[in-house]
Amino acid sequence: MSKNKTIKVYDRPAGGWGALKSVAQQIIEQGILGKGALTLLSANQPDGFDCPGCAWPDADHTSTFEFCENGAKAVAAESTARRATPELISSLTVQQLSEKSDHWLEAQGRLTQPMQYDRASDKYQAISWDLAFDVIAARLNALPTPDDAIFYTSGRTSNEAAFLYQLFVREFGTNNFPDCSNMCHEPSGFAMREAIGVGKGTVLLSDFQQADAILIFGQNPGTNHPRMLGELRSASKRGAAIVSFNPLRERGLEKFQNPQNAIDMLTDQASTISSDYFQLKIGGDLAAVKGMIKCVLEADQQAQAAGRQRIIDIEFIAEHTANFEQFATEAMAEPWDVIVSESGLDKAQIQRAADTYMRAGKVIACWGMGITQHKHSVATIQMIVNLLLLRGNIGRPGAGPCPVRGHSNVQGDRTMGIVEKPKAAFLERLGQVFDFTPPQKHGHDTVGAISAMLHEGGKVFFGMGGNFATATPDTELTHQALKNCALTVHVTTKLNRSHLICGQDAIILPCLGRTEIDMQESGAQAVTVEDSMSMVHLSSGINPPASGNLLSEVAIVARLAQATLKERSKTPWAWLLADYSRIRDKIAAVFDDFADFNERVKAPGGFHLRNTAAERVWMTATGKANFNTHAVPVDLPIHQARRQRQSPVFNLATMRSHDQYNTTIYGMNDRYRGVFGERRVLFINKDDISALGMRAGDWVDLDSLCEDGIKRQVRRFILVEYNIPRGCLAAYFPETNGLVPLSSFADHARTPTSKSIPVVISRHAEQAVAV
Ligand SMILES: Nc1nc2c(c(=O)[nH]1)N[C@H]1C(S)=C(S)[C@@H](COP(=O)(O)OP(=O)(O)OC[C@H]3O[C@@H](n4cnc5c(=O)[nH]c(N)nc54)[C@H](O)[C@@H]3O)O[C@H]1N2
Ligand SMILES: Nc1nc2c(c(=O)[nH]1)N[C@H]1C(S)=C(S)[C@@H](COP(=O)(O)OP(=O)(O)OC[C@H]3O[C@@H](n4cnc5c(=O)[nH]c(N)nc54)[C@H](O)[C@@H]3O)O[C@H]1N2
Ligand SMILES: [Mo]
Repeated sequence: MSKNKTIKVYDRPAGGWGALKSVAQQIIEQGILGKGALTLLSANQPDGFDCPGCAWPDADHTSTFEFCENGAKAVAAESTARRATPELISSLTVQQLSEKSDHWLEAQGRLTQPMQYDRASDKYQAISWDLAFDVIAARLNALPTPDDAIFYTSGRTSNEAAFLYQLFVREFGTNNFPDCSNMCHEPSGFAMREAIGVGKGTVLLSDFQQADAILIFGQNPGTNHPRMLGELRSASKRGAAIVSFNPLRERGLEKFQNPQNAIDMLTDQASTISSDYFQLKIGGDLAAVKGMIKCVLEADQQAQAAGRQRIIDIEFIAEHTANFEQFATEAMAEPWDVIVSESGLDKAQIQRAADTYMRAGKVIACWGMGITQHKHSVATIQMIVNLLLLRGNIGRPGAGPCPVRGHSNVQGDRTMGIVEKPKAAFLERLGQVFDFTPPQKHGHDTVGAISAMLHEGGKVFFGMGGNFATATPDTELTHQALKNCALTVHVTTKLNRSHLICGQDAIILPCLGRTEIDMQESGAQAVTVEDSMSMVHLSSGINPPASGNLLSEVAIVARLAQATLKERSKTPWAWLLADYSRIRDKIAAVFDDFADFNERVKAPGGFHLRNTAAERVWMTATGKANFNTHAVPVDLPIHQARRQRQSPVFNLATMRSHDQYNTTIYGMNDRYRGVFGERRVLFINKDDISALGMRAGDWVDLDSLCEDGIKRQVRRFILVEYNIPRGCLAAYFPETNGLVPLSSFADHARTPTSKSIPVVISRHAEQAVAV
């Protein structure tokens, strides 16, 4: 290995001085010493902007800045002093730009000018906004049907922009709304809507202060939701049990030093986070939770037989739930050997987890991508909900389900109508308020959109933020799909790979970021966002725009709508754009939950959207909270692949490193996992390394196995010995996205199965050269 690449055990707590140092480095790299510091201090304050880092709520909007490494890096990256000017971009061909790394593309800084791709010179050239809108409008209007246009959204888009965007797209005539959520928490929404009638978590931050136990499934908050560690730390300090379920030993789930707490920092003290840690197999959560449920039911039978107080909440079950008898009978019949072999935990461990659950009066269950990116994600989430229902752990203080969302407004975008399968009642209301007939036909999600672009050419792809070409599965096929388009358009702050995978024609539209002042006719505008706990609040930028020629996302939508729809639309686009509070009034007219929006959002910290399940009002088909029966799956793609092969087949989870934000790579380190200077790493159990006849530090290639028979390979990954169960592997996304088959996704919710990819390992052929 070269000198700047090191792999070592990280034995420090998460957070601490390391976090401060890492942020300082980022500030220096972005050239914003001084300016950046001011920006950072304005995040999450009543008159500041909402942190673009993640969807974790703010402890108290009126408190001083809550330090978070993740948020600080995201803000520093957006307020960078660097500029990707038209001169720079058009000095290179798209071919030359494609040869640069993702990190290089990002490091060129903020885009300043709309650009159009010129196929003859293979270069992007600057164009005016008016011309850009005319070109897009002409292409859209030339499509045989509006359903040939695809409108992607990434979850940073504000409520106001998202609302206008879905309105424009529906007036144009389609429900094709693939969304980053399709790769993220879609199964959470689907599973919970069926089970408890709302697709969102029911808990608030205050519940974390009351819970007796917090279960954390498949989440790495130390890296991805650092502010959550503050909540966990205080819960742990007051004696709440924190139980982690994760195949990998994650430092951020073990120990945390709060960079905001002077005593922690000066005395170099750290708090223990998890009181118990279960390293189950990848995809083993359903089995583990079902095992816990069995233990609870057994304990309840014993208590009943002995005339003691019942373990399950029998009144809650009788009054509020459906299907309990059938569910309990099926759960009791699930054999222990299946539970043990599929979870990778032994019976004593599962009993211990269940005992903690039973001892706790109030329980919160959190989960992240380790749960949602499998074929059986919906079933797993419903099993977690079943566990909560058994002891009435939904709809009372200190208890409930808590899917921890990613992008800072991914939940709000969905609330605003970015949905490919809209409800008829919503469409009817939208049509009444804006005097048009919205399309009824369901549209494409992310996987559906890629297939459609792949198999039928000539479409228009429009991306509102995000990095579709890189975040999606099956990289090669997805790139082909985008190249098949007549036009690809990206609204973006910075250059990324998606802009280089051009359709016949391609346009880049540079927009304001959330940290920047958004000046319209009536003055500076604020936007709103909804966090992971359904709090809606204001966000106003404070920095001058990165360039005088940027438009806000709201302006881009409004002007594109005018250019495309012309007299066809009765919506007063320019009038709405002039003052965003007018957009909020329209939102209130379409969604009852937003009544009096402009007034309510003025309260410090904003307002909470109604959550019926939290009130024990069940908007389900049965009118009750439903217990859902699911057998432990034993015929998943990994089982099938293992049956067909003699050689070892591994289950690969693709996840985030510490120095990345999804497809944005800030740096090459993954501090808490002890990896420095390298991203092409494969975390593997040491006994698996020796069984393969290899050594840590060897370079390998990975092939994924899929019944479609397509060869999918990624090359040159270094073996890193890690505390992970045998047969399981982990590596970073997006380097491994080429292994995720487009045809492999979650039942019902269609999230690509990027946390459970069957793969085989082979020695990398050019090892000598690589090392
Ligand atoms: N710094 C930073 N912050 C971010 C992001 C980022 O990229 N960088 N992304 C944002 C977004 S969009 C999202 S969705 C969130 C994502 O945040 P997380 O949900 O934390 O996402 P991941 O890092 O993909 O994976 C989380 C964990 O799942 C575990 N895991 C893998 N397979 C399994 C399994 O089968 N069972 C269990 N129990 N665990 C498993 C992995 O070991 C890992 O610890 O973070 C948001 N915040
Ligand atoms: N293999 C694998 N694949 C995954 C995942 C995984 O765990 N494993 N995770 C999935 C998940 S959870 C998600 S959410 C998706 C993420 O998918 P996306 O949301 O599509 O991807 P991001 O990398 O978050 O998008 C980053 C880009 O957004 C743009 N951007 C940043 N700020 C703004 C802004 O304010 N406005 C606009 N218009 N653009 C902006 C910049 O161009 C930046 O390059 O990836 C998914 N893909
Ligand atoms: Mo996400």
